[in-house]
This record gives sequence, C-alpha cells and structure tokens, in this order.
Amino acid sequence: MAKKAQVIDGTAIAAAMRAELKDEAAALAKRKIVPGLAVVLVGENPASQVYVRMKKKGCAEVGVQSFSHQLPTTCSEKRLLDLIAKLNGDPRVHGILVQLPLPKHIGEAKVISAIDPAKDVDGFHPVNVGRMLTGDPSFLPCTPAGCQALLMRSGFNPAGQHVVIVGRSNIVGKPLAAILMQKAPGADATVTVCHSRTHNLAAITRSADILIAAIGVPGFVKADMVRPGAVVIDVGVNRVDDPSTEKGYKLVGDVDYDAVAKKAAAITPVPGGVGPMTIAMLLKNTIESAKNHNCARL
Ligand code: L34
Repeated sequence: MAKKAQVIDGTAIAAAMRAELKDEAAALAKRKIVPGLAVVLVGENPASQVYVRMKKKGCAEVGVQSFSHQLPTTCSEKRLLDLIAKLNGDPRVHGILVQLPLPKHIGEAKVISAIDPAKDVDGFHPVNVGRMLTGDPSFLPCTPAGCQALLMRSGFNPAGQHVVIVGRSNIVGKPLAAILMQKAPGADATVTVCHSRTHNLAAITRSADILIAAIGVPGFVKADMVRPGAVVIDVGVNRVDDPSTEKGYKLVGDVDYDAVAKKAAAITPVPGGVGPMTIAMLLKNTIESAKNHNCARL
C-alpha cells in the first residue's frame, strides 16, 4: 500500500510566523513605532474581498495598523492614482497594497509603478522586481516568498535541488524562479519554469525534486507527472462549483491532491497551504518597511 505524503501545514507555519511578527511589532511599539499598511480594494471581486479581509485580520492580530480603502468598480484610474499619491505621502503608512486584479479600464502596470518603491510591500514595482533579480535587498512578492518560507520551515531546503515551477505569472512563477535560483541561503536551486506551451511537460515535472504548481487550473498536476518522493507545493486557489457546500463552491488547488498525496513525500493542502503564508509575508514586509522608514530611531 502506498504511503501517504507528509502534509505541510501552512496554517500552522503561518501562525508561528505571525507570533514572531507580533513580538517584533511589540518591540517597535515600545519605541512608538506602529507599522501601518494601506489596503486598497477596487470593485467587488468576491475572492479579493476574502483575501483583503484576511489581510486586515492578520494586521490586527500582529499589531500592524491597517487603513482600508474601498473604491467602486467604476472608479477612474485617476482617482486611484490620486489615492496612491496621498498614501505615498502619509507617514503612518509604511506599506501600500493594491489588491489585484483591477477592473479592466485601470492600467495595472501604471498603478503599480505609482507606488513608492519603499512602500511596495507586494514587491511588484519594477524597481523592486529588478532588485530581486540582481539579488539586492528588496521586498519580495508575498506568495513566492511564502513558498520559500514554507519549504525552509518544513525542512525542505531547495539548495541544489531541481525545482520545477509550472506557471509563469508575474506574481508567482517568474518571481519564484528568481528567488529560488538566487545565490543565497534558502535558495541555490536549479530552476526550470514550465507553462502552457511547454512540450513534454510530464517528463520535465517528473524530474523535479520540488514541484511547484502555479498555473491556475484546478487539479492540473496529476500523479503521473510527479516523481515518487517529490515535494509538491500547490499555489493554486481555485473556486469550483459545489452545490453541496453552504457557499456553493469549494476551494481546490492546481494539484490532483488525493492521487498525488499517495506518491509525493510531502504536499501542501488547499486551503491551508501557501495562502496563509502569503498573508504572513505581507505582514513581515510591512514591519520591515516600518523599520526602514524609522532607521534613525532604531
Ligand atoms: N496585490 N494582489 C496583490 N497582492 C497579493 O499578494 C495578491 N494575492 C493573490 C491575488 N491578488 C493579490 C493574494 O493575496 C492571491 N492572494 C491570496 C491571499 C491569501 C489566500 C489566497 C490567495 C488565502 O489565504 N487563501 C486561503 C483560503 C481563503 C478562502 O477561504 O477563500 C487558503 O487557505 O489558501
């Protein structure tokens, strides 16, 4: 009988991180420094509403002050850019988060570029993307940084390992490749990035020591794509209809979980895997930013 994979508990690891961050925020509070995060949500995307609520809850738990800004779907690009300019100049705000996706009529790249790179706790500003690639200090995007922290804290150091990433988005696949290939502790991996146009995908994913699914297709990674004993990180958070649940949907990852769990050495669940880590990393970046903005007082 096949052994079951170790389940990597993102909920527990993120809770441990938040406890550490709470201590850090308390130490800052003694010096009258309160880390502040502005959370900007445009429109009413139901998944975004859930994530934003969880971010604000995380702030409250660790002692980060959150400033909520909810704008209507019809809000003009100019209005959003004006808000960002105001937040850039607000000394209480150390981090600015504009939840993505934005409505179609608003230019995402333009909005991200308007955020002060020193307050860009998502690590999406081109300056921070460049610094990440060269290995200079920068805010790392929260989901990829969360994957790295999840691996390290569960004892799977990627150093020297073949990491195969399925997905090449700007918020997960590309930055994760940059982070894990870096010459640095917690990195030093050999990274392959696959995507929807990759030939012989299963042959490549089967060569992975660590397989990371971030393609946004429910159950995309099947058991025959996984090497026995591999570590599998599932970044996907997909809502699929399920009338038997109270909400009418359930969350599933990009991995065919039950089948893959019989083959992998370790696997992250959805929910309760990478998602909570994303939020913990956002809080970490915000506290880091508060320190950077107050270095003269520390
Ligand atoms: N600007 N936009 C910006 N920054 C981000 O870092 C994000 N992302 C992604 C979408 N847009 C963004 C998030 O916050 C995805 N994302 C995110 C955050 C948290 C969770 C999932 C995605 C999460 O905590 N998921 C829970 C389940 C939540 C539920 O019940 O729906 C989990 O356990 O996976």
